[in-house]
Amino acid sequence: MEYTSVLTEVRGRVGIVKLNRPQAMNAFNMTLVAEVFDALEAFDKDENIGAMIVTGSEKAFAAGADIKEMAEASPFEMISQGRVEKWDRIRGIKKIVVAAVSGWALGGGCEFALSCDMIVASESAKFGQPEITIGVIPGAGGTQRLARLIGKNLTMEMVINNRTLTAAEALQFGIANRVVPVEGYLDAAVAFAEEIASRAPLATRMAKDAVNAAFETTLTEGLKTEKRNFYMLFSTEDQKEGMKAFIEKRKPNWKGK
Ligand code: DAK
Repeated sequence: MEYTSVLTEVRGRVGIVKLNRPQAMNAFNMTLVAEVFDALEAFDKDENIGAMIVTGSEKAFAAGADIKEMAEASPFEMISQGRVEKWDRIRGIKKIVVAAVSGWALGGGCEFALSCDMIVASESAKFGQPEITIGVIPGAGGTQRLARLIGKNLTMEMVINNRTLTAAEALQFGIANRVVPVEGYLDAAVAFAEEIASRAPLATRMAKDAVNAAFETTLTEGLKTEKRNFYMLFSTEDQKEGMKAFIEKRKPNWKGK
């Protein structure tokens, strides 16, 4: 597929998807949403890719959904365009997706970063849910994912009072995994993702699935998912290789099988 609003790049075993609508602060119009998820799904299927990064520009990760595109929409149009289903494609990605966030991550941009698996933020990153200022509320998971991550009261403040979090606050409250200098922030994210990509692929996938279960089910169900995934990994060549390599005091050679 030819992309008009994203750029893709491969560095080592890391696939990078760069949001590229600089004229609109990388606001998500329908084209951008479709292209981002197409690119992520293509990397997800590619055996040479071990982890993915989504990023924007230094100034803006993404300033939310495209306000100009949806300003006149009716509820019926929003539903029939399948907007929710389109954004939900992120939940089908099996490999780890790291958001490399610099500058504005607002509205749907913040929600998109939150729906990735981990976040590397540059010192200039700013996370906010300003939808209330345009008469709506977050619609791509912000109220739910933020409340689970940072608790109810701060989420209320962000969603109702348009409180924006700095990169340092995002780190403090557990939204960002790392904060790095603006200069070279993407290289830092690539190094972070390379480490992920060097892990046993199937175990990484099962780990992501188990951790996500903690956000979606009861403790009992989550523990069942974890145990099932743990036992399943004993059917893989990589489990045999990983344990053998430990005993033989050498580095494992992962096959993803
Ligand atoms: N949409 C459309 N255009 C945008 C935009 C946006 N969200 N954000 C910025 N732009 C455009 C500006 O209109 C301007 O275009 P021109 O006037 O030059 O044509 C250009 O980008 C540069 O922006 P500024 O001139 O405003 O630049 P500044 O540096 O002064 O300010 C800013 C940057 C990011 C602080 C500011 O642009 C801003 O506040 N932007 C809007 C942020 C915002 O309110 N975001 C929330 C949008 S609502 C859902 C999925 C997703 C969503 C909902 C449901 N479902 C699955 C159901 C998400 C909703 C949202 O995100």
